[in-house]
Amino acid sequence: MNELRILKIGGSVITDKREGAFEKLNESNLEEVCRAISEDWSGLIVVHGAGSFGHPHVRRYGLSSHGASKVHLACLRLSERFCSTLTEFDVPAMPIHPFCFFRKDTDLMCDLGHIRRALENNFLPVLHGDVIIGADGVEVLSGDDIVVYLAEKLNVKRVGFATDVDGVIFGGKVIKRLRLGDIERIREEGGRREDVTGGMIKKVKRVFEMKNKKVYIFRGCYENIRTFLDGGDIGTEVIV
Ligand code: IP8
Repeated sequence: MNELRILKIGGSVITDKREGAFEKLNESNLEEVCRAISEDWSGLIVVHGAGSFGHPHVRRYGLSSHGASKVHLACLRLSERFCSTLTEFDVPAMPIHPFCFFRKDTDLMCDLGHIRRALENNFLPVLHGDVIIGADGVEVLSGDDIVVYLAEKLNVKRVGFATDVDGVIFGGKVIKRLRLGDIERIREEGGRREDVTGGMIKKVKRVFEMKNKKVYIFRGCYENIRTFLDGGDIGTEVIV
């Protein structure tokens, strides 16, 4: 197997997250993403966001057990669509639902053996933003947190975040290489709405929790995903 890589596909790439959208896929983007992945998925773990299959549900139903059940089921519907589309491109996608495999007392924990076995048996593990049971009840687990956790625990060296923007943008330009010291200067441009797990600044702060990896934030289109999977530089490289 190749060295492990993790690719996070933002919910804003594969779903319509505009105001008022509720469980709305972006089918053409979903196909484009799955086609790019299908061309090079060895040693890859994919994590996707919840998009309009998660965030509006948290706002509408909350995180009581009843609300969380609805949120989780919506995340499963997106996972099913994502994985089914991958299988249409002949990728043996294996959905792994964080609600069943992660928990949080103080720190996040997960049955890593399940992911390792999926990889060893030639599956593409696909995880997603979800709800999980924490020490004080149900909480939202962002796909970004899953990426950071898995990248550290599985010693992954190459991590990509495919988003709906070209990278981390400052002064109208994509920052090619971003260091921790730059973070205070960043003001995201383009009017992206904050969602229940935060926007770009929060994402970048999480990225800096990783160490000794090649980390890229880029627009989630076919060419960029192929470049990332090919080992090239794309979007913003975050120096961690
Ligand atoms: O879209 C959020 O995951 P994200 C998960 O990766 C829920 O931030 C349930 C909203």
